[in-house]
Amino acid sequence: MADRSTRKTKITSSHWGAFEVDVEDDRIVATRPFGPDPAPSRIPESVPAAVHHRSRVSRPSIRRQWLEHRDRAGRGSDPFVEVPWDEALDLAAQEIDRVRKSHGNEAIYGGSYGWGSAGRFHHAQSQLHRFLNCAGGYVASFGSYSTGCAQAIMPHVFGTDFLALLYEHQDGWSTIHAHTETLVMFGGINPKNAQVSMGGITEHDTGSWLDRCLAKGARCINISPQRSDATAGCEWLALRPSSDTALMLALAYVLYTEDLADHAFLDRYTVGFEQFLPYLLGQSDGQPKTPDWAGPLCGVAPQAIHDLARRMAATRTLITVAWSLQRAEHGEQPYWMASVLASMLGQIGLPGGGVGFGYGAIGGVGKSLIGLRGMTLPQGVNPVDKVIPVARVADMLRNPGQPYDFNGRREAYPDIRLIYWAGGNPYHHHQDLNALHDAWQRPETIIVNEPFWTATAKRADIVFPATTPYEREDIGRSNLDDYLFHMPQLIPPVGDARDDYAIFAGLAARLGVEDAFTEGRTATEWTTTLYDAYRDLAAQAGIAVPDLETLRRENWVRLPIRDNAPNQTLLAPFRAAPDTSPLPTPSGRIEIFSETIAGFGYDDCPGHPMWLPPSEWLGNATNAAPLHLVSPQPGDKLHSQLEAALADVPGARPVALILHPDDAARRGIVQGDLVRVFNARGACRARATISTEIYPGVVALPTGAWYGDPGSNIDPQGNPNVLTLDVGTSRLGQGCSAHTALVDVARL
Ligand SMILES: Nc1nc2c(c(=O)[nH]1)N[C@H]1C(S)=C(S)[C@@H](COP(=O)(O)OP(=O)(O)OC[C@H]3O[C@@H](n4cnc5c(=O)[nH]c(N)nc54)[C@H](O)[C@@H]3O)O[C@H]1N2
Ligand SMILES: Nc1nc2c(c(=O)[nH]1)N[C@H]1C(S)=C(S)[C@@H](COP(=O)(O)OP(=O)(O)OC[C@H]3O[C@@H](n4cnc5c(=O)[nH]c(N)nc54)[C@H](O)[C@@H]3O)O[C@H]1N2
Ligand SMILES: [Mo]
Repeated sequence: MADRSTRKTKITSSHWGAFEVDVEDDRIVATRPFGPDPAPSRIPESVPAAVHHRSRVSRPSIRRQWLEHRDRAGRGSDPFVEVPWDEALDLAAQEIDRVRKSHGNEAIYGGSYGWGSAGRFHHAQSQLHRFLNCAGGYVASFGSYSTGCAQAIMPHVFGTDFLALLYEHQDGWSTIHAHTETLVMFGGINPKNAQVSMGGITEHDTGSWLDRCLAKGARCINISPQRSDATAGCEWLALRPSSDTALMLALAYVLYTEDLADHAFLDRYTVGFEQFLPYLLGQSDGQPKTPDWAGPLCGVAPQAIHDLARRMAATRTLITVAWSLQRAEHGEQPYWMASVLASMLGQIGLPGGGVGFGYGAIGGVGKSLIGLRGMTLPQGVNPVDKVIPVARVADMLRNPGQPYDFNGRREAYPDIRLIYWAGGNPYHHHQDLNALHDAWQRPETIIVNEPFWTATAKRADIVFPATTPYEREDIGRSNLDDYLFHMPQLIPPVGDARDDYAIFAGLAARLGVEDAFTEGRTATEWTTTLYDAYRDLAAQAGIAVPDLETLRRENWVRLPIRDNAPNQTLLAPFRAAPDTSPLPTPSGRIEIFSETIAGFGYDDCPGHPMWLPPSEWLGNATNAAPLHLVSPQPGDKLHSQLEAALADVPGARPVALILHPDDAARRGIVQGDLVRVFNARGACRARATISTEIYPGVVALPTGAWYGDPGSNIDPQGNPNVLTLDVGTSRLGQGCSAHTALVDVARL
């Protein structure tokens, strides 16, 4: 018999970078780094095992109790029945139709938050939103788990949309490298997280930029509960989680009382310092915000605060704030206070000075590129205007019709009867998962498109098997990257999986809106249409992009959009001409005091930044829950993706929990012990990793493990979200409070 084996190698792109893929006999067998990437991520190494994993959903599946009795009970524990595609699509379409006819489209939740992997066309969330818009609309969500709180507070402070500020206006790394003498990094800047960037990152360079800043003599100070939140050459100022605002206030106090504050800047470019000052000095509340006051709250020596404040005033200083700080109760405060502190230093608008956000969160932050947008699937118009803050999903399910506050508005939660999720894993990303599991029993029907039997898929009524990016053709491109990829279809769909597009086209046909959804195009025709429009847009900007046939052949190109003389500085135009280029705030200036926010009357987010401790932190730790849990991003993957493969590695699960030797010794825990991490909300297993590089009293458990089956009183793999607190950051931001959690740890 002839040898029919074929071997081919192609390059594809992903949220964690480009990589080479070897395919043999319709199987992905290996991956290798992409040549031009100076610091490739190792995340792709898990791709071959994950794509062909036994936990793939192979056929459309209906939960038996739902199929037979439309029964809600048993989500998560019931068996599934595999049915042919046509039958599953019929059932789902009939159910969507029933719900919209009997309860209106306001009863359908389609927020569907998540980082599903795709190129430009197959982006699952966009596909779902377009489909639901064609079918009469859905309740949507605002913001992200990443930056939801910042997206609400920062427009009040700088006027600008936070994401635009972040991605389009902040100082680039080249500016920082050229000008910054002191880099003060709240929450660090971690190349581990910068492995990832939404839509793709080809040249990973965050780590090398930090190293180059250090080599040039910049002092880089990592203010964080973990030393590993920044690279080796950085100094570490360890502090208790959620105490940053107190530290920033004490720095501000030193600047003011030692006459180091830039009053000319405050007068010309800000409003409200005079309302803030009585609070800083303690005239309004009897407590001056001195280093002696902040020191014990933060667990930092008061002298270190004095020294840092003087250093910041004497040098070109950039304050950077990790996104993690606003992923906690009162997360608005450190973001606002960092902006006030930078205003007092008077360096906002100077290159390499002022304030910046998330340089370690996303690899694309700080790259200096000429903006070139486009290639987004048009989502149409949503006839339903209900939008909830994304992290309030469980609250919404629990409290139909109940009022909630959000950024100055009071609204009522909709009464959700049907949830459709595609491209996200709420049983990875949401807080207090045991409570979500209960709230999740309320809707009548839950439909999920997923490649894998995740905890979310297992808790659905109808599961459609979705392809992964390796099973379909797409275009890889990110606004924050200067490469463009053809993402070839590398293998046929695994099992009976279909593209999200095909699934929604099938549902649209059954609901009578096929033409509106597909516009008569196949997936390939859509890709071509979006690509050609992008190419036209690029041509108008004077940038040559090859035609699709050429890109298919070449696999990738580097676009000539690198800014070769980068000098981008946040708020430089405002600094140069505050009267003719005012900020889009009510005052036209940086708002240290906000009349708008004060007018909301929120005690959890008053008119100027304040020290508002969260409901759980080391300052109010109890015997029952004496340790502060932080739950950072996993280094070996993106959230819960590729977990199928990683969980198979011997010894890899449960996930490693980092704890300090003192905390371990007190509990008789030694390196490698299996432990139980617990509080009143839940418990999970973890594997103890003992390290002096974490603040005593703090434990760190990365996110990403798949949440276990119901009925077990301990989550087996180590998902921190069984422990985290599900409250909004405040009535203003309503972001997620993932970093607010006290726990205890015991040997198992
Ligand atoms: N405790 C704690 N919790 C957190 C955080 C934290 O710091 N601490 N961080 C939060 C943050 S910032 C985020 S962004 C969230 C992330 O949470 P998510 O974005 O929900 O996590 P992912 O695991 O990326 O989920 C993506 C899902 O989409 C599926 N998928 C992949 N490709 C496709 C596709 O083509 N089609 C379909 N239909 N599905 C696909 C994957 O299998 C996966 O299940 O987690 C949040 N949760
Ligand atoms: N490899 C990998 N990279 C990723 C992701 C991934 O899943 N995997 N996810 C991506 C996504 S969606 C996002 S949103 C970003 C998130 O980016 P970030 O929000 O910057 O990252 P985190 O890992 O959540 O937190 C960073 C560190 O903040 C510290 N920290 C926690 N609480 C506090 C505090 O109160 N004060 C101070 N000073 N420090 C604190 C913790 O020690 C933690 O390690 O990462 C992205 N990058
Ligand atoms: Mo995120």
